[in-house]
Amino acid sequence: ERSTSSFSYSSYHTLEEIYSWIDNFVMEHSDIVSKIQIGNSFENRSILVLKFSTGGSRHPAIWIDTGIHSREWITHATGIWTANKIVSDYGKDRVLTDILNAMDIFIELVTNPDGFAFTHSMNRLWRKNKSIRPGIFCIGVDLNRNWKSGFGGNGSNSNPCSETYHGPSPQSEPEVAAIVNFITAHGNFKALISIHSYSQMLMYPYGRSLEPVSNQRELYDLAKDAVEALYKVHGIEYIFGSISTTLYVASGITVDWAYDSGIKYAFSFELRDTGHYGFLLPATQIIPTAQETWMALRTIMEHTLNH
Ligand code: ING
Ligand code: ZN
Repeated sequence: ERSTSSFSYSSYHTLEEIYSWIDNFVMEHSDIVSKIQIGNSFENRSILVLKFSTGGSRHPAIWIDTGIHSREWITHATGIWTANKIVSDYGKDRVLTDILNAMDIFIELVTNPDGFAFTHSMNRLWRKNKSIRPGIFCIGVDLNRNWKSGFGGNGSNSNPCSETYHGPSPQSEPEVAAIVNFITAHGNFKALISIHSYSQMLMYPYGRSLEPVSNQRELYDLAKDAVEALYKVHGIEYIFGSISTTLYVASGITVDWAYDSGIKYAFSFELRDTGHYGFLLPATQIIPTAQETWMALRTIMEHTLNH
């Protein structure tokens, strides 16, 4: 395809289709969008980030990642719709315009490109990345257990054959190291939102323990506002709270690392549904899911702007 006008936001796409959409999208909106390659995957695919910026130097920034678990296809699709929503609404929606005039938004659409390619070619339900190591006969590390914060703790697994294998060491995986290096070098991220599916939840740290974070009350109130805004769109109910108390204890996760690195607005979504279709959410639900998620994201970004 040569332009985004023929791209279907209501379908699931391959990695090649998404990467070609990214190139067209950046070309068509070069005034506010650019593409940054932050690294290469284990199998040497490009790791790409979209940057939305109205200029200025070193604006405070918001990070959104989708697809760290490759089988969670609704998350990539929601991310793509969201990217398009940002360029469509800038200059029209007062809240988004204020956000983007003061802050930059970074979106990593395919956070696990090797796993994602594999979900199309071989195994639709592949979760981990595709790293291999000498003497280890199972493939892949769970990229949401490979972060430094609480690495190797409860709710992560040292068995390489486990779906929650944490890997040999913190940030051993290039897909995680690329984000850590990028966010650390930037130095001014205020919010990080890591998007998963499924379960209809909005959660904040910690995953690694039941210990409340220092601004737990603020995050609780903000999550409550965000899920209320989400509910108003299509009547879909989300539960919210800390990861460890809402879902289960999980260590070495993205948002715990973000929080411990000073990013005080760290959230993780579990998008639709609650298990009827699970990871195989029909494409007819992409746009409604993205629309409602947008209102929650916008609520979090607005709060970040004002604090
Ligand atoms: N579940 C997440 C998992 O990695 C999760 C739950 C999300 C844990 C965010 C910690 C942080 O186990 C899915 N569906 O991936
Ligand atoms: Zn996930």
